[in-house]
Amino acid sequence: ETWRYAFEEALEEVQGKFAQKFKEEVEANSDHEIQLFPFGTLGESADIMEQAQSGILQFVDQSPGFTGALIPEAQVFFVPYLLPADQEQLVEFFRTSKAIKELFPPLYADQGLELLTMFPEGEVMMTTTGPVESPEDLNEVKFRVMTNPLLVSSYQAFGATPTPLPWGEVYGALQTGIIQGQENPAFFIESTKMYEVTDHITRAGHNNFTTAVMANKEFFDGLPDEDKEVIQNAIDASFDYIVEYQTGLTEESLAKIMEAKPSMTITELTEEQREPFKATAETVEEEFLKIGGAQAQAILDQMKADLAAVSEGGGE
Ligand code: 6CS
Repeated sequence: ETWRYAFEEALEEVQGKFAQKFKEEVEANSDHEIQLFPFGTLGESADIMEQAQSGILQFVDQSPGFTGALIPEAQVFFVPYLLPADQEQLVEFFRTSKAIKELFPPLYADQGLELLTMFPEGEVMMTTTGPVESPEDLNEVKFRVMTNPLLVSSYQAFGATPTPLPWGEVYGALQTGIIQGQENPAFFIESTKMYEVTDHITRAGHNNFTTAVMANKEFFDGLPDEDKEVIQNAIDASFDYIVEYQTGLTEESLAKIMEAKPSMTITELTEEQREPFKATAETVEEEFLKIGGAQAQAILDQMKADLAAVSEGGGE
């Protein structure tokens, strides 16, 4: 049987690397084949999600940045400074989180989806046409965010004018000046040439890009246990692989950007400069509790407990 798997990035970007590893594992351990559909082949993120829900696709990678309308609780990933900056703690959180392993799956199930895994894709950085060192610098800046109400709130709190757009429109919107900024991990800023249409990269350390891989639930539930196990093992192997793959990736990507465009500035905000951005977290958290769905409080509490557990374990 051939299973179709769509994702929001190109084949050689992080989601594509994960998908390629998943395909390799499934095909090595079963008679099934996986057909991969990179970004653009089946539409935008919202389109591939619909296709996965309706069963046209068996697998889909959609980031919580786009899942907010469907599963409001998934917006929790946009409370700024919630996830740890420390890579080991971050990975340990994704490996062990009860929120991810136990609380989120029923919410995805309600939408016809079997949540298979969530994984981090790297520190989120702002790229803008003007320099950013404080929230004042974001004043009047039309800043593209993924189509997620809490991300809108978060950039409002940062002082910007958030503009939610699907990914396919971002390069053109920067080029024509409709927007003056966007945020993404370094590898993506490099591979999609965001540096061509912006001049400044700012590292405020406010988030790490989270993504999620799901199966159509009816399809998954109908599989024999043997196939479910093949899938789970392939997911676990791909998780390990993608964590390893990302070692050093941020710095390599930033170096490539500087090589391609020496005039680009990369600014890592100091602790002091981060303070006003950090100060917004409380407001955004309150907003999450209002708009994050029936399970918002439970999800937030569990996330915090999970994060506390890994920060104690790893030591800060
Ligand atoms: O900003 C976005 O919309 C995209 N960013 C990444 C890193 N992956 C997919 C997503 O569409």
